[in-house]
Amino acid sequence: MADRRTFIKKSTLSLFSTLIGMEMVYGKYLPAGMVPIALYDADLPGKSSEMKVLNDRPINAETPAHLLDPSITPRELFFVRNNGIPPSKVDVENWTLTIEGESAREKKTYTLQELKSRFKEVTLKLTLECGGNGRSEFNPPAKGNQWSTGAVGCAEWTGVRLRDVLNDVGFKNDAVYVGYYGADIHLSGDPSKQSISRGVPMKKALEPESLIALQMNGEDLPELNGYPLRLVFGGYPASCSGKWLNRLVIRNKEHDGNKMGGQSYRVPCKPVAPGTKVADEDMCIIEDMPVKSIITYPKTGAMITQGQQLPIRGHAWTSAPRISQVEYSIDFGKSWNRCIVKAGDNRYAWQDFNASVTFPERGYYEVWAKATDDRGATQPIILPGWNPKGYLNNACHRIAVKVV
Ligand SMILES: Nc1nc2c(c(=O)[nH]1)N[C@H]1C(S)=C(S)[C@@H](COP(=O)(O)O)O[C@H]1N2
Ligand SMILES: [Mo]
Repeated sequence: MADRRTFIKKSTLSLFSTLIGMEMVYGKYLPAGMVPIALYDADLPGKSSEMKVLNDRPINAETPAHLLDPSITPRELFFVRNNGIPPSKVDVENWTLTIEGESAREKKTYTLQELKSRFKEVTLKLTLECGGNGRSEFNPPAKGNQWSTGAVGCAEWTGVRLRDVLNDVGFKNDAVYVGYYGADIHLSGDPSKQSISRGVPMKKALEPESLIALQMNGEDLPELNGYPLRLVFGGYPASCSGKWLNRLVIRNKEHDGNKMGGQSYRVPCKPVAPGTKVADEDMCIIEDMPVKSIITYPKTGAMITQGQQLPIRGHAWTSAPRISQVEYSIDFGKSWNRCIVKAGDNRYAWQDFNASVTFPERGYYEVWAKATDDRGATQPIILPGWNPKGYLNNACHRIAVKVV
């Protein structure tokens, strides 16, 4: 991608026109070094130009709500959250995954071919959501990517169970955590530093849905989503799902890689007032993600004529076994009606919901959706508890509808 940008910056006007597919009428006035904005859009390899790019170094891009409408998020629309620079050349033939650590019985290294041939292949539909999804709504604001609603997606991941591989290596009784390392490069360029190196407690690593994935929606992983190998943990913040995976460490203590400590991916252990400074030792690691939902049809701002029924659709997800109900409101939460909710394909797959909505008269409405899971947890209407880094915003999603 960097190559492409340098290439574009050095391009001539006629090349710009060729890339755009049209004559640049006032092209000769384009200031030197400036790239036509039309060429910026298509700049993420393997991704749709409709993705909303929040940052390009590192690349962070979210999916507009209405493009999350399919039950399975398409590869080119799956959000990207990078902390560093993806590896520029991936040699799949020689890619290996090494497993070691003080609680590993031995050190073992597997090629991709060995992973595929030695362990049972599984395909699961798993929802990944960045812990910071919804951050932009917190007040006082939290630093970091200002995600609105689109740092989430649900894909079909094919790979092998992490627990099968951990059992093959063998681990001691004192094993408590599995940490990951990936081949992406720290923003500083320093090869001794990791952009991020997180992980999960042993109990999560050993769940049957915890995967080392080689494929997304039946094809190789997209390069920005971890090609050729990544972890996938549904129900936990997506930061645990290491991309470009080449090493795992079985630890006898909580993993201490980059972004495990301090305030990263942590929330105050006890609720605090908005704006409170919280000491590191009073911050707790995020594990289970909260119940949440998104309305994917219609697109916010939809207009319908009075008397028409409006079909609405979306998805709901949770770290609990399942979603028990989804409701919608057209009167700012004064009353709620039930949606039809489909069963999930497996635990941690999002569940599709739909309803048919009627509006009493012309005017401006908002449709709100609220999911409840079978642990009894439900979504807050406005905002959940404020926290310094702006994580875990599972407030009800709202869309605007005009009845004319
Ligand atoms: N190696 C590596 N793994 C990583 C990251 C990263 O920057 N490098 N980002 C993490 C974070 S914070 C998130 S939210 C998810 C995003 O996964 P996606 O880009 O495939 O949507 O990957 C996680 N795994
Ligand atoms: Mo994240």
